[in-house]
Parts: sequence; structure tokens; C-alpha cells
Amino acid sequence: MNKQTWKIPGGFILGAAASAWQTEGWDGKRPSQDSYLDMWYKNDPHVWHEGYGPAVATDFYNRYKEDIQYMKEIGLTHYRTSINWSRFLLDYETAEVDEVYAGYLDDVINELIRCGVEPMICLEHYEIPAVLFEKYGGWGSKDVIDLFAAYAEKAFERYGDRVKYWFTFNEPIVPQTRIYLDALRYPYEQNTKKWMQWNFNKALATARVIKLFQAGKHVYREDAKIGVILNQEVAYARSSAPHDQQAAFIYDLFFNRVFLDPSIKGVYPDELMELLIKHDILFDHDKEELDIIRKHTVDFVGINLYHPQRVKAPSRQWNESTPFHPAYYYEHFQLPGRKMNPYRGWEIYPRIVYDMGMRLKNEYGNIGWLIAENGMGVEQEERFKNEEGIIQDDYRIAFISSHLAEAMKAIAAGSNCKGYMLWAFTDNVSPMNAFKNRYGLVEIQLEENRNRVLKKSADFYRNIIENRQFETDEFTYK
Ligand code: BGP
Repeated sequence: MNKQTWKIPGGFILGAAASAWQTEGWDGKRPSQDSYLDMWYKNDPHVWHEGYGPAVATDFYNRYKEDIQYMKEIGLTHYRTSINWSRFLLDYETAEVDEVYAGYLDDVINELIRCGVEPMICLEHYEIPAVLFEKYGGWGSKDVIDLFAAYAEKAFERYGDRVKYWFTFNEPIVPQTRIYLDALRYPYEQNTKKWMQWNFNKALATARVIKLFQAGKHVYREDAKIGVILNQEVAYARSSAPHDQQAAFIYDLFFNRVFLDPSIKGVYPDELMELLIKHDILFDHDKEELDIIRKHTVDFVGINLYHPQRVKAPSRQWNESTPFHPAYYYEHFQLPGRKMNPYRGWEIYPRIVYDMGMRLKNEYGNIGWLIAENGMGVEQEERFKNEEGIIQDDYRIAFISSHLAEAMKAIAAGSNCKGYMLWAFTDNVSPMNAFKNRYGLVEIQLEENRNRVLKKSADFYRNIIENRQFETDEFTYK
């Protein structure tokens, strides 16, 4: 086997990520504080794998001290989580803070800092309050942007003195894609125009929150920064033929550039605007709103990278009675011989990291960025336990190393990549898949009182953080 050693530059972030709703659980949550996810889970628990959902999650709310000790033991430089908007406030209209939850967050942030782990805080990881969904139609409403800005201001006031890295959203495109394009999530409505309005309103909300962050910056940490976390499905065309190239170009417009361009460049691509008009899905907006987006772009960007997206030109007729869907312009394409994570159904192609780094360098002014999520979810990991009961997750070690190696290559080629955050620190709950696919460095033993046990990958991660180097070799994922 061909081994290669990679050196990690000094100051390069090596952390892990999670979110409030996927870890905290409902302990202490008031009945009026349901998030959209809580509402969905309460309505349809049967669509969540084995009925697990946000109700207990990993019980981080009660066990954060224990978890932060593990972070310290592994040596994580950074930990990213979110504030659960639906729990942070008692009244979403007046932005009255829930002191109990706010106090818990204070403790979490202080404990992280005390243990040498820098917190990164995201304001929304799908945790929009359920009542705002019911009353206003969620992110389809401009009123919700005002309420989000009022909430963000309170969060900055409380924690801005200690938190250096802020994010407005995690994967802002995902909920509405699952709800309104694919109709896979509650309330299972196919409505492309709503999808696009949510996309726009979240881009506008990011700009509005950046504006107020900049205005209040004098009272926050001097080096505080604000960005957004975008999941990018790096799109590869099946072939060099113009029709396949066009399919990839349009896929990229609808699913990547729809957030990448307004967030970093402050403008929407003309080609996307033309398609929105052509298909009658243009978002409601005015000049002043576009101006806010233009003037208030992100300081840096987090990119979640899991798998490539391979597309080809569509070969079938579109059903005329179906509402417009971007898939009018493309079909998915499976590369024969691809490496797969069969549990999640995602292709493994580490090169997405390098290609994304080069894209940000060449097309987005070489903005500072970090891999905000990357990881491998595997089912029934207990079968990989050794005699001491430690999960031997060599596949995860290979996954991390191969993606990290691409980040090193990108840096060598001039990309401004600042770090790598693994998804996830502990196993946790995913939307619908719940605890099916395990992502953590730390195992959560659901049947054993949610005990925490470090996996082999935790040891590996501690090692690379300590020694600032790692090795790659040929590895088969099958
Ligand atoms: C990202 C989300 C995370 C996490 C992760 C794993 O899209 O930001 O919250 O869930 O994906 O993917 P999944 O949960 O779909 O397995």
C-alpha cells in the first residue's frame, strides 16, 4: 500500500460539529417552545427511525459537562453547535429571553472555553419555532425575518463577548427543499414558489443579521466574525457534451449558487434570475432588499461537504401537470464503480473538498472558509466492536483522512481553507434517520442509559490534533 504523510498547518482548526436540536433533548423545554422539528416529530413519529427523535436526543442538556470533558480529552480546537431559537425565547414577537435556557447556554459556552475548546455558534439549525410556522408559514414570511433579527440581537448581546465565530444558518436550503420540492417532510406540500421564497428570505435574513452584527460589533469580541454554513453539492456533469454540461450548470445554480452568490458576492446570478422568471417562481422582493443583500455579505463561509452530485441531461419527457421542479433540467447519474457509503446512500468522493476550495479561490475572491461538516454515518456500528468494546471505525478514519488530505492539497494550491469540523462529535439524531446512521467520534449507547464510549476514531483524531500530521493509504469502503 502507498502511504502518504500530510502535515497540517499551524492554526488550522480541527473540531467537530453538532446542533442544539440533535443533542439537547426536551428536558426543561416549555410546552410553548416547540420547534418546527418537534412539531413534525409529534405529528409523525412513525417516519423517524425506530421512533427516536428530538425528545431525548443525546441528553446534552443534562450531560454537557461530561461531553465537554471528552472534547478536552480529544483536544478539539473548536466545537460548533446552535442556539435553539424556539427555546431561547419565551415570546418570539417581543424577543423576551428564557433565562433558564439562556443560563444553560452561558454555562455551555463558559465550560467550552474553560476546557480550551473554542465555541462556534449557529443561530438556526432548522430550529424555527413551530408557532411561527403555523402563524406565518415559517420562512415564507418577511415578518419572520424581523423576528429572527430581534432574536439574533439578543443572542449577540448575551454571548457576543465570548463567541468569535457566528453563523446565521446551517444549510439554509435544506428544510424547504425537503418540504416544498421533494414533499418528504411535514406538511408534505409541493410548492416550488414557496421553496424559492424561503430561499430568498433566508438570504435576506442573513444580510439583515450581518448588518446588525456589524452595527453592534464594538461590544462583541474584537475578532468576532459572522458567516453562514452552506451545504454544497459539488456538481459533476456525466460528460463534456454541452447538454450534460448545461444540466450540471443549472443544477449548480438552483442548489449551490442560489445561496453561495448572494452570501459572498451580494448578488444573484443573472442566469438563475432568468430561470426563476421563466418558470414563474421569482421570489417577492424589492430593490431595498436586494441592496441589503448586496451591502452585507459574510466575513467567511462554512461549507458542509458530504458527497458529490453527478448529473446528466434529462432523457425523459417532463409531466406537464407537475409543478416546475429544477429536475426539469437534469437527471441524477451514477458513476459505475463509484465508492459508496451504502448506509447513507451517498457516494464517497473526497475530491469535492479540493474542488470546492478551488472554486472559492477562483470564483469567490478566495474568501476564508472552513469545512463546517464532513463525516460518515454508518449503521449498526456495534458489530465493529473489539474485545474491549471499542468500535473499530477504520472506515471513518479513512474517510476523514482522505477528505482532510484534499483540504491540504487545496491549501497547497492557494485556497484559504481555515479548518475542518467533523460531523459529528457524538452520535446524534438526524431528521428521520434518527440514530440509524452513527456519525460520532463518541458512541452513544442508547440502550445503556445513553452511555458515552470513545471510538477508535476519537483516538485517531486526538493523535492528528496533537501531532499535526496524518497518513493516507489506499482504502476500500466496501
Ligand atoms: C447535515 C446536517 C446535519 C446532519 C448531517 C448528517 O445535512 O447539517 O444536521 O444531520 O447532515 O446527515 P443526515 O442527518 O442526513 O444523515
